[in-house]
Amino acid sequence: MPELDLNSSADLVSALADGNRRALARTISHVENNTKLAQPLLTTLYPQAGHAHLVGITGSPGTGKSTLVNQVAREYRRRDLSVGIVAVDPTSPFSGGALLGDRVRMRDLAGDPGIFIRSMATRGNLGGLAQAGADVVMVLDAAGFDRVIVETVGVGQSEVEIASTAHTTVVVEAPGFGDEVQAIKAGILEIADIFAVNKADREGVERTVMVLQMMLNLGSPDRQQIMHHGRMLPVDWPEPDFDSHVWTPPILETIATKNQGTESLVDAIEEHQSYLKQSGHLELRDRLRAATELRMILRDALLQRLLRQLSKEELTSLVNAVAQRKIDPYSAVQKLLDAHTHSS
Ligand SMILES: Nc1nc2c(ncn2[C@@H]2O[C@H](COP(=O)(O)OP(=O)(O)OP(=O)(O)O)[C@@H](O)[C@H]2O)c(=O)[nH]1
Ligand SMILES: [Mg+2]
Repeated sequence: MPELDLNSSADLVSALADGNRRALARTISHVENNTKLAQPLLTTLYPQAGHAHLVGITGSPGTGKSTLVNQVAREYRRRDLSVGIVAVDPTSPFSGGALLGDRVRMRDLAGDPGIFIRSMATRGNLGGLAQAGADVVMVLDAAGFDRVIVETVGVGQSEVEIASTAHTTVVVEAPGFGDEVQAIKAGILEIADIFAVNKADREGVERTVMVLQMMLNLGSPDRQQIMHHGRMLPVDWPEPDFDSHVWTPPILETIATKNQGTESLVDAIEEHQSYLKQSGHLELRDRLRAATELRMILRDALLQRLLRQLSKEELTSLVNAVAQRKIDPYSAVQKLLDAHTHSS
């Protein structure tokens, strides 16, 4: 076999198709670090993706997400499905930190060729973590994993954005965290397809389940509607009949440390996948994902283009003017746009 050139896009792509782990790790690094190879790799791999079911697992810090992901991955392996895992940890300043913690928790998964785990913390450029996460998920999808699980801490908008790019989103709660309130604040309840109340061995599970049940009964608007009307591009497409297909998020109790409830959780994820396929929502979600992604990339590309046109002095003086309240930020932006873009 000719030697693998880890800095050749063609070599990486063909090795990836052969299930080469080093090639996969290196491809992800290129994408994550946005190297010169990132674009050609993404362009080649994109058409090969689209087969994996994407599962987002999100929730407040310490609710047991990583432990749960570990168990869910093992359950999938028992069902003969391969699993790619991306753990996004925006709170850690070093990817090494995230890697270490998750390595310890997911240690028993290492060495299984049907499992691939990647932790990522920050991307040192404008591209942002959400986009980097989506890119890494796409690479794992293209590499042929049956299921790709993304763990994010549900603390902010970008994490919610990452979670909302999944086909099935599992929101993890735990008793005694005051999580219910935090979840509402962060807007992660609306994106839940399944609730896992983890640490069900702890006191207060019933209460947490009850609070979630109550909130569901209050009837939060349909997730699709929120996504459609909230944050996406104004794109026209036929909508499935929302009324005839309603998915009510199940609330499942799990004890991740004892591998209790994992089977039911995986069953629920698979049921949700079937529901999405049968109702036409899968296609809709894929379109929503495309819209989100286009929007994220467009936003970053436009910002970068504009920043390239600006001189440092121009930007500095405008920043100072805003800080000194000589001009408001909206007018400042308008000024920049007027000077540097051609409106049609
Ligand atoms: N009692 C109990 N402890 C659990 C359970 N699941 C996880 N834990 C413990 O909770 C702690 C946090 O677990 P993690 O899996 O790291 O939680 P996480 O949500 O991934 O944490 P971050 O990624 O830091 O937000 C660990 O000490 C786990 O052993 C459970 O079902 N019951
Ligand atoms: Mg974790």
